[in-house]
Amino acid sequence: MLATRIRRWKSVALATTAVLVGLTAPALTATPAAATTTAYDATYYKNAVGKTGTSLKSSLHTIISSQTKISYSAVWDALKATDQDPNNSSNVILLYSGVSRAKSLNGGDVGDWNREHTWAKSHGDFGEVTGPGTDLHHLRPADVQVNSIRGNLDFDNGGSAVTNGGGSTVDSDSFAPRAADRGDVARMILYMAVRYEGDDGFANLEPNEKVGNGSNPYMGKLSVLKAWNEADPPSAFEEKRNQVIYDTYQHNRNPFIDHPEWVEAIW
Ligand SMILES: [Ca+2]
Ligand SMILES: [Ca+2]
Ligand SMILES: [Ca+2]
Repeated sequence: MLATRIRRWKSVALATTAVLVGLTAPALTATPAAATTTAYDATYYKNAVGKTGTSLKSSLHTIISSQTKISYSAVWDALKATDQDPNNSSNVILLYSGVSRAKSLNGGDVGDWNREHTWAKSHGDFGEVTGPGTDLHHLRPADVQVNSIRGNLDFDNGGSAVTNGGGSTVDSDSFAPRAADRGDVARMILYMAVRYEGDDGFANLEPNEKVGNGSNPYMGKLSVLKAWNEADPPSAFEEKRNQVIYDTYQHNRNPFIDHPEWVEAIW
């Protein structure tokens, strides 16, 4: 109830600000993600459309929890499909660096790509058993060395350039992907927060405002993730991988790729 009141107040305040700003500066550079409509609104999302806050989060949790789960060994081949380079069907595009690399170079050696848990598996300690540790909506191919540098760090702006990281940056307590992957990361993290609510034998995963979350089931920083969601809207690549996961593997969707404005509607 309190959250609802705050949100309403904030909406009014934002609307007022927009009007005042509009008088002097008609060209706004940053606007919140616009409400979107998708082919799934009348079917898949019908019990969620029109809701906000905890009511929206709860409805989405129910919707996306109906899914097929795959084993960790099956993740290799799945990623070769979900993250295929649109310009080279023999390659995958690596998260964080943006590098296109041969699908056949999956493994653990320098120069290989491996299975990055965007929601670090130590945050909530879900490991690699079937469940959050094998959920394709947050698993991405990544360069072995870049993945190692990311480790289990929380996400935040700042730091120095990651070697061969494509513009990603890192410091002692946080990691930032290259700009083109920031929205993807935000939407993956927030998917995990909605999908895993502690009712299926795994920890209740939630975003917070901290870095250095360690093994706690939290991932920061929420305010930065929200800004990244706005700055890097869903791309055709991201939408296609959501569709492949839905059609072929898990039969559930990441709601924040379909409706990026639902990030602000919940948080
Ligand atoms: Ca930091
Ligand atoms: Ca992107
Ligand atoms: Ca949760």
